[in-house]
Amino acid sequence: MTGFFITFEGGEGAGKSTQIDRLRRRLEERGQSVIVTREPGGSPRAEEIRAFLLSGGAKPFGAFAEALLFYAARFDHLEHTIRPALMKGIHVLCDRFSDSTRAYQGASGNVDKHLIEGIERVVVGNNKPNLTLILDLPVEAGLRRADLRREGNGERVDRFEGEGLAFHERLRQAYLDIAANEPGRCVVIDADHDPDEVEASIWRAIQGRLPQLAAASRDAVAHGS
Ligand code: T5A
Repeated sequence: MTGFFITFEGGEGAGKSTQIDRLRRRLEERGQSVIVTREPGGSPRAEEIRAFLLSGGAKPFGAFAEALLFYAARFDHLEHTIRPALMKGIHVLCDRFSDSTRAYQGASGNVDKHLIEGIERVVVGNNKPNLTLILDLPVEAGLRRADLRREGNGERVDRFEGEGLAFHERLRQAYLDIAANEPGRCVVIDADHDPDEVEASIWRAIQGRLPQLAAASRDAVAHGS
């Protein structure tokens, strides 16, 4: 059996990393094999592209060139991390994937959506996520959380966090549009609640959309594995 591919999406500070870690723990406690990975990055070469993109090094080339670099990183990530794990029956929890390029470079960066869809068909092909959880919250709340996290660990504002409010508002709408256009794959999670409540909403979405995974987890607990 192949693993399930679950992606987490949303604007800045939506709480993706926090919730991915909680879902990983929940699945592992139930005997499931899981890897957590992220984009841009997730394989050694893709992490090199990540450093260049998030430092703003590619910004002068324009949003289309940035989109190409995100896809170059994604190609390597799929090849070396995601596909091998899924083939071994390991579930993949990925912090951002193609919807980020659609939302950040497409809707917010004005790259033609048909161009992005064309590259996505070539690079991602059949490796679409089984489920995409879109963590939604008001832009100001997300940016405040991202600020607090940076203050806590001394990071600097990256290439995209530094964009203006209008960019982030377009981003939020872009994610809601993606969810409306692909309701079979996407679930919007109200992320403007405390982490326990968000975690509960995510688990309900898993039970509703991937009942095999929730049931397999339950069986593993029942059999003490
Ligand atoms: N990008 C990426 C593109 O432009 N195109 C692409 O194709 C791709 C793949 C990646 C950047 O690259 C862009 C998008 C991004 O700008 P990143 O460093 O990987 O950047 O960062 P992000 O993915 O944006 O993730 P963040 O770390 O900003 O946010 P998370 O992971 O969504 O949030 P998290 O869990 O770290 O939480 C942020 C803070 O809020 C607190 C946490 O403790 C933390 O301090 N928090 C909560 N506080 C209150 N209530 C809750 N429910 C909370 N949940 C978490």
